[in-house]
Amino acid sequence: MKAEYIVEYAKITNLIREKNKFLIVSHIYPDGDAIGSVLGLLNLLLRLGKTASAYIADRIPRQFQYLPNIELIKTALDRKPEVEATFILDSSNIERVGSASKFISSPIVNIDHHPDNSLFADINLVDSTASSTSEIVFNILKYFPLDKDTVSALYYGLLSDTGGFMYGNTNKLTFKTALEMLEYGISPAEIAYKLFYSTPYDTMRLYIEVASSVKIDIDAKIAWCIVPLKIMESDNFQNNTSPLLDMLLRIEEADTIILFKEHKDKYRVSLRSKTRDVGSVARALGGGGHRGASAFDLLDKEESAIIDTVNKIKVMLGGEPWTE
Ligand SMILES: [Mn+2]
Repeated sequence: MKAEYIVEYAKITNLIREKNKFLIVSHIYPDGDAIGSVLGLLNLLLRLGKTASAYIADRIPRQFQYLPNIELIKTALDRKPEVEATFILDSSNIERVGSASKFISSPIVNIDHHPDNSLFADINLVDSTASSTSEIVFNILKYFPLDKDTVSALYYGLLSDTGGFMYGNTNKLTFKTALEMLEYGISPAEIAYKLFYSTPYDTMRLYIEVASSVKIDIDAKIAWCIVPLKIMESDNFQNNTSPLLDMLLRIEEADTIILFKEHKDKYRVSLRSKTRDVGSVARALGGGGHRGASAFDLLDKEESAIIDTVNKIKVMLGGEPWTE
């Protein structure tokens, strides 16, 4: 437990002990950390005999389906559940949870590690030095009786947000927390294989199709790629682009990756960088995220918008736009 957050830790553990009905929500486009932290907290609350439900207002990608109790995370709610407290995990603001926001009631607990978190809740435990929300959640929940499945879900979230302990957000506390998690008998190799080496064959073929159109600006060290709508909507793609981004980030000449994911009315643009701050780039373009991983929406679907955006990002990262 970090000393500077001791008040928040105490408030949250008291809330868990004293209240009985909880709702847990997280952001749309759920990633491994959103899923892992939600499942970890949900499992613990249920184990304590509490009434708890979890809601994410989006499709849950197939890669998460193997996690125990994943079916307990609802993706549709017909009415507002009666709860005594709501947890919002891994979300820098209320808008990030999409339509789940209408089911939220006070007191609200905000647990997150995004540096741009707007501290929107009654209790805010926001630590931007934490690798993941799952890491923070584990460091609260470890004072309660945890089982292997619960800890496995949290380890999955930590491993996902650090890219397998490789991204710049990996630090001493990340390894310390991981070591404490291993004490529960979880299997790091099994979780790593499920997370990183479990792309279905048909999905991998789509990644290769998309990746084969990658463009690069060698001087600016920026590579970019478009995922067309028909691939985005295909059942085999499952709107899970993390493995594709990781694949592209392996390009030696590319420090920064831009992935334009086509939706009907916009592009959702994901950024990854090995050394440059793409969090501030995304914020300048109306989005948000971390230093090394961020995203924003591009509402202009004209063909020229792609190259204009690449040029804008290039300038923001310190390079000249090229003319052609
Ligand atoms: Mn996260």
